[in-house]
Amino acid sequence: MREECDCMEEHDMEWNKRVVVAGAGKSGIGAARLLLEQGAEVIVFDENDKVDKLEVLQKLGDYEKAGVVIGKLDEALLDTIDLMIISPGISIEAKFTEAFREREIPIWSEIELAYRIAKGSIAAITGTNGKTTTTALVGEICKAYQEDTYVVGNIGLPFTQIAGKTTENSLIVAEISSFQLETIQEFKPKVSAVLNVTPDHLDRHHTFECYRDTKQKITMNQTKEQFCVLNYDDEQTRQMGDQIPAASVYFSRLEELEEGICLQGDQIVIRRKQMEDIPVLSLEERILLGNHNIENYMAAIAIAYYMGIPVEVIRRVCKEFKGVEHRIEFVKEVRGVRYYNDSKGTNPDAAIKGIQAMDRPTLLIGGGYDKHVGFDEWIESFEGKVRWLLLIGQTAEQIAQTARKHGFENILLVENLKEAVGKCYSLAEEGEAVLLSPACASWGQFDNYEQRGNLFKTYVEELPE
Ligand code: UMA
Repeated sequence: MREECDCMEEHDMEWNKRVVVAGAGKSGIGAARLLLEQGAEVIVFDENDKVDKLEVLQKLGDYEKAGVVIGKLDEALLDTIDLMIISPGISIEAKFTEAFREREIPIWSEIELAYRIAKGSIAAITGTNGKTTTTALVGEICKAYQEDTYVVGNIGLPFTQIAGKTTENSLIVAEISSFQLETIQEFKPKVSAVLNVTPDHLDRHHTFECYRDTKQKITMNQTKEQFCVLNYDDEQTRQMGDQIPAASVYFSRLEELEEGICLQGDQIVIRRKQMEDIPVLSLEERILLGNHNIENYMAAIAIAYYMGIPVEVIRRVCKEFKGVEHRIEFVKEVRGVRYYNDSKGTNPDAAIKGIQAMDRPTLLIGGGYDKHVGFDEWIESFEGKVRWLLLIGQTAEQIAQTARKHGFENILLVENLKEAVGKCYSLAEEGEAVLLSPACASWGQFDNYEQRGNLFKTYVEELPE
């Protein structure tokens, strides 16, 4: 379909190596299996004593060269190790990684490994918020044009799990987190995107500058032959345009750009120099509401266009796209109260979008794992719309204190999500909304945001009509 294989470089790597794969979660298993298929010898290492060694071995499949170490890694083993693949949930500062660095053993993210083996063209999407929706939409657009499309990465399916199946014609649409970018080396997408950067994951990256720079790494190996899609309305990503090696493509909801993706009246258009505007989607036609979703549509249109997808395909899919699970997802109306699941609101900025999307008085369920970010802006965004705030998890007390500081007193600290839903059921009045939008990660009380969102939906389904 394309005239040339326009993105991936040939990697003739020899895989007769001994590799430690750190982390026995989804990415670790994906990486280990991919390496085993290539003929490498693999030791999967996980620090958590509760991980079942036999279960991990079973997941790896029937390979003689597979081993599993749980708990502590014997340093003597490292003298024969050529490479470490690190799972995104493991910090590059984790104590056990020091021994690898001392021996100058390269440490790659699972994304880097997948990149070295996969074929085809990659669209790689990062940013603090909007990346799952944008990735899902670009994925749908690409699938409508090319069946041989894979939607991978932070969105859920590890890139390594499908890397071995890809062909020269494959389109790979990857949601990439800052964790996954920390240890890339040569990763070079055809089109990259940084949608926005606001404070998140500061427990891991320490400073906002470090977090932003890690996001920017998505474009570090690109050249002017490749594209990086950036949000003109976000100061951080606007500035990146002057610093990156790729050809930058801006989108803007607020400004009429000379070139890029912007609004012309009610139409989202593609604007290129010396060409007539190409209308793609009128705001009337879209299903996803909220200003943040206009930005997600714009980003997805830019990414798909520069991936080489015809405009009529982009147009059709944008009109039909219904959004993703756990992102301001309508669950059910019970006794005139509408319940929304925004479990994907895992940081204050994302949760602000959740509140903004509500068009009625709202009972808000928040709180969770502490990522060392402040909650002032989130509380300020309540603007009289939030009637009750129900808090769970590690950050509950901190959020309550911040809310009181801003004069918000209708606060209930509850034990768990089930109790929060029950309390909302008794407090909410007809015509109101109940919104789970925690502004925090789920860790500590749940395995991940999907589990938190699914449990919320189950509890809502169980409410008496
Ligand atoms: N572990 C250690 N030492 C540590 C930390 C963890 O040994 O210091 C072990 C744990 O015991 C566990 C394993 O590492 O067995 C877990 O690895 P992981 O946390 O990387 O989890 P995976 O199941 O591999 O999931 C990862 C991503 N997880 C994280 O980034 C935390 C998933 O993103 C992603 O969907 C998946 O790979 C597929 O690519 C989730 C996420 O929360 C959704 N992402 C963050 C976010 O969106 O904010 C970035």
